[in-house]
Amino acid sequence: MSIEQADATGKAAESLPQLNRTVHASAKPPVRIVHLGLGAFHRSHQAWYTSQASDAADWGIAAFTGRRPDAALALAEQDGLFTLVERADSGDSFSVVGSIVEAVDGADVQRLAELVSAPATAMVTLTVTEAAYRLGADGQLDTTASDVASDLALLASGSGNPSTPLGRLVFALAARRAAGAGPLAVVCCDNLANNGTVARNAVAGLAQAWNAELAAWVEENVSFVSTSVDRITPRTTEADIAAVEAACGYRDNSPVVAEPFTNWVLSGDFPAGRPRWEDAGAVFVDHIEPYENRKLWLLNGAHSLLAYAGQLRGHTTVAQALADPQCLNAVESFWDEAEANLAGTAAGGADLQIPAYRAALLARFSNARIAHHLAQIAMDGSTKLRMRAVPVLQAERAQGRSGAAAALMIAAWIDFSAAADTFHDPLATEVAAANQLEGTERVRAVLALVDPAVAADDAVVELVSGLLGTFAAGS
Ligand code: CS2
Repeated sequence: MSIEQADATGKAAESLPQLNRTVHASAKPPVRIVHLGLGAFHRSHQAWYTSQASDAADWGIAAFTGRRPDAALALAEQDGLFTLVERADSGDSFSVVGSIVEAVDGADVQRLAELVSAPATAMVTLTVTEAAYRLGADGQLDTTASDVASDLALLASGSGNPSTPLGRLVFALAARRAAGAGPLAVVCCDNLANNGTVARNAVAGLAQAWNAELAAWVEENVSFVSTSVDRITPRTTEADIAAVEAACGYRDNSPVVAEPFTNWVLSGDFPAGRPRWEDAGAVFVDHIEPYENRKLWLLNGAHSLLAYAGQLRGHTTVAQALADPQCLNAVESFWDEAEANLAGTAAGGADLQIPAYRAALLARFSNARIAHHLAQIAMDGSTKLRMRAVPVLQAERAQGRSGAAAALMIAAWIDFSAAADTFHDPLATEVAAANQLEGTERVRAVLALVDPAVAADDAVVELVSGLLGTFAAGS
């Protein structure tokens, strides 16, 4: 390995110790977890939990990137080691995480198949983004999406490597089946309601469309674990890299910065075993839905609302947007609507402690030392709003109330979709086309891309139309 260490003038700073396993006396655990979606969040969350388990020495992670190899290349140069910066209001603390033992370009599908088909591999964890599951507004796998269709064609012809994360996973599962390596768990760590079921639908949908015997094997041998994951992890900046060098005395090209708070709730079976993540505070439950909804509605819902309202009002980060009373009021109103419906889902006996959760969120969002950019959260809104706004809107309306605060999140997204310089969304083209229409027809067309049932409701179309333009800079 060679980490080029340079001071501010670009000169090699040889006195700095290198970030590698020899210097950090960290032995490599064997690969037993394969991860798809090597990014900052995986490293601050699942990799950290794995490194904290009392049996961490038995559990190494081989992590694959998504579209680009960069994160794997940077991490491979450091033997997979990286610094976790826990950034509190009161200051930073630094630790080196050693659970990732192999960092691989996601395009290396052969290596993925090799590792997934190894008998020692007990699970595949996923952070591939909400949009990557390619579920349509009806919740089913969209086999007409161009990348899904092209992966299916490649799989059928056996003539090339799949390019979507789920296509790659299905390819690798076929290799495990062929190797007779036995059952394993797929652990979805993306912010989706019922994320284990979503992952199951996506994997089973692809497998079924490719090879019915594989689909039957998946059904018998793959356990899909649902999880609710939480740790605010903004993108790493050059300033973060410099802060690690200044505080730790070594150059780390891939540190990750996160808030001190972290949470992981899991539900499901691990037929080939798992690390003792509970040693690091992970919680295993039978019924995950109340926890998922609490997190998706209160944390992620508020995030999306702030992302659109905040940017329309000229803010850049979560902390800035929350300091704006108009944005804060919108969040509080949305939380009131969400809370009224969370009580119902908690009937299973879970004490969700909503007031304390809300108070903690205000503190977490106000941590001004975490520069969590609204632009990062604003991405892929058509998929995110299905989980964050629509269920609350529908639950409110089912109770005979308007759901105006949830509708305001959707209205802010529609305003943002027309105003933003960069609008990153799997349906960006369709949204742009719908935005060419006028008045309520425009609102109906954009809404239909999020949820056809909501778009078919005239009263909701009216409600959302009347809320357009609520957030204007300086108003
Ligand atoms: C955010 C999440 O980007 C987003 O959509 O809402 O990444 C959020 O920061 C995490 O879920 C926090 O656990």
